[in-house]
Amino acid sequence: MTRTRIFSGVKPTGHLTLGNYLGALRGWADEDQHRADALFCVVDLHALTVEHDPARVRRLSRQAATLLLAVGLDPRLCTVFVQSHVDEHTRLAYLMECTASDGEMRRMIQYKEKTERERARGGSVRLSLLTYPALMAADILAYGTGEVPVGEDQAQHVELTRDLAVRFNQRYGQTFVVPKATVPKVAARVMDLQEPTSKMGKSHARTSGIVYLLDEPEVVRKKVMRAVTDAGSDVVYDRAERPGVANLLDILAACGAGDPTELADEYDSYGALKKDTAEAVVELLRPVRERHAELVKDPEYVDSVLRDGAERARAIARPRVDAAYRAVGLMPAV
Ligand code: AQP
Repeated sequence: MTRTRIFSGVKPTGHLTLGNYLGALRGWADEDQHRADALFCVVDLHALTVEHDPARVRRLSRQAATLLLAVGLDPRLCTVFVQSHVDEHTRLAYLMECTASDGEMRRMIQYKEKTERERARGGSVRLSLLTYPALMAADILAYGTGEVPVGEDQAQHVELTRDLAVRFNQRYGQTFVVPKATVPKVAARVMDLQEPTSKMGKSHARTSGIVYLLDEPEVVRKKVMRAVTDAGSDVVYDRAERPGVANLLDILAACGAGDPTELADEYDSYGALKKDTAEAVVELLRPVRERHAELVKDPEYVDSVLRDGAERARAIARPRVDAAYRAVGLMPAV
């Protein structure tokens, strides 16, 4: 029996956060790489969709790749690589742009949100911000992916990928597996500690509400202890009415301490909840920071993992992308 193929990625637009870890990376390392034929990728081309500093993207790409290994991805079990090292992604992205419609791209929530953010900063909106879901569809479909483990914010893009796969198959013949998103049960959407109605996002300008994976324990404690809570003082789990407290309960639950609603009954003050959440996060991130510190001392090892990973990824993607080129009517090179 063939194993399920899994693909997912992380964008080097900032330092990776607790949201990235709980919503995606932890599941990749603890479960996905063990149960499936999995590929995990630093999707660096996606980092070029907004204004960027080349040196920073290069630095963050290396850091993200190192963190993928630090959270426990094991190159003997899965494939870890950098998107721009495998040309098949951009080759297929163009066919996806020729399959998608302008209207469906403009409906993407991230496009709308990030367009507003770019305009508010006085910057111009890059065309690639509109078309990047086509590249993301290519990332996924090139590998015959069955499952895409992501946080809740990416579920809409995976839905679009499904639509494009179905449309392509109907028009040109069976070429792609139709993938589905898998979202973690707890902490699928970790919220910003200072703005608990917004997602904790790594590229947000205000950093006090964001826990980064490489934050020192004292910094983590400070950020969690200063988290915005809600009016009132009793601890109840209500995401709509008490988003700040619900976010802390979600984080504590995701750190392994149970169910957020049941946890709420154990606390009668915000202070105690914050203290326990801070300690739980510090302990959760401790091994990741320690392993990262070891790995940065061995850049050749990280390079060799990425080199092997890209080679493996290329070998998987190329035949399917070639088949897609033939299916749409492009003349094969002789
Ligand atoms: N706050 C979050 N809660 C749960 N999951 C999250 N993810 C991101 N933020 C949260 C998941 O992490 C994976 C990698 O995310 P990404 O690098 O593709 O970027 P993103 O989804 O756009 O998240 P960011 O961190 O907010 O980046 P920016 O600010 O650059 O847009 C994905 O599976 C994502 O769902």
